[in-house]
Amino acid sequence: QGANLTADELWAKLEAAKDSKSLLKKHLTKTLFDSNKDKVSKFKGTLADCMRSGCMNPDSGVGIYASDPDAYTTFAEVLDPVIKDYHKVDSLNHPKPDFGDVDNLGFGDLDPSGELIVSTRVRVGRSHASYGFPPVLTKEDRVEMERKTVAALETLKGELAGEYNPLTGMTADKQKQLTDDHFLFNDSDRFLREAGGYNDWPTGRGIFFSSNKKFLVWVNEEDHLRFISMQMGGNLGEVYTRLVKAIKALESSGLEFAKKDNLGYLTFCPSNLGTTLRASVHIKIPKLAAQPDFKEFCDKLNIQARGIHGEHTESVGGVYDISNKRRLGLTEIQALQEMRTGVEE
Ligand code: ADP
Ligand code: CIR
Repeated sequence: QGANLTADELWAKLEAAKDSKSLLKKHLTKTLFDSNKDKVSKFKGTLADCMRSGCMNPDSGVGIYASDPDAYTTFAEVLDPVIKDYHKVDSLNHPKPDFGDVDNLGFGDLDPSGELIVSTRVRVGRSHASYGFPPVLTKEDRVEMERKTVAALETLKGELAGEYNPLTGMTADKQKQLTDDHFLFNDSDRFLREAGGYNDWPTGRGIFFSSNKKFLVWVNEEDHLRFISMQMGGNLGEVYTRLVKAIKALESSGLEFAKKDNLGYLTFCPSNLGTTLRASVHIKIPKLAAQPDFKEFCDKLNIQARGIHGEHTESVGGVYDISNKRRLGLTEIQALQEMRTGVEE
């Protein structure tokens, strides 16, 4: 709907949205808007591309996406305050990657009783350095990126080796089953749609599974790549160790990922950049979640509660997705530890 609106028209919508609580609404002043609305990034991204979703969806939490990796430079004046606010940091000073000593993590299963935690998942996002993000991509770009990604995935060995399943041509039944099982993504998020995330759907999208289905890669969902390790139960140690192995293998597979000093790995949404790591459990907490101060409890521990079918969905039967909220300004192992501490609490 917002695809053809100009920056000024989008701004008018944001201005009219008096009740919006988004970080875009909070930080984009008229002065900043005016001095940035005519800039164009190296990938031909504009401020309108970045703010479209948040202006069309005033109930956004964040409300802004980066049109491409260079948007974090071109539109830094607009994006930096949002990034600091979301990740709760005073300055942008992201550390070098540090995955910790995976052979001596000092923890394994967060729920040996098996009664509370249904499943555990850790994901990171990666972007190809030489391509823009959804608002500026063409159908040809998506097809090319898919081809390069699949070639890299085919180099994986051992327990990580597997098979790529393109979305194009996948039966509706298979898609539904994979979605119900929490493996596959779909095109139902209105925030992502408005940002251009579903342009040319389903071209160029797909999912890679290792043979035991515990390591997955999403291709051209919100980010160019999402590496995911997941399994039933609460063994965070196993899930994380598998993911770290996969990241290291894919980093030496010939792909070049977008990074920026002080911001870490770059992603489409500023809430994901830095470590890009989201570690989550599906956990049964009907009584805790019914407490009036549940949101405050989560905020204090820097954890976030989502429904079990992903962001912007509801809980089912008192089962919540609990994950670390911050991904920037701390290392990968620290982000994981924030989630672990929160879940244990
Ligand atoms: P992300 O940005 O991490 O990919 P979403 O909230 O969109 O997050 O979730 C993506 C998918 O992953 C959803 O289908 C969700 O149900 C699934 N998921 C997330 N955490 C877990 C978990 N701990 N166990 C099983 N499935 C999970
Ligand atoms: C929002 O602002 O609420 C949406 N644009 C989503 C923000 C964070 N989540 C995400 O990127 N998946």
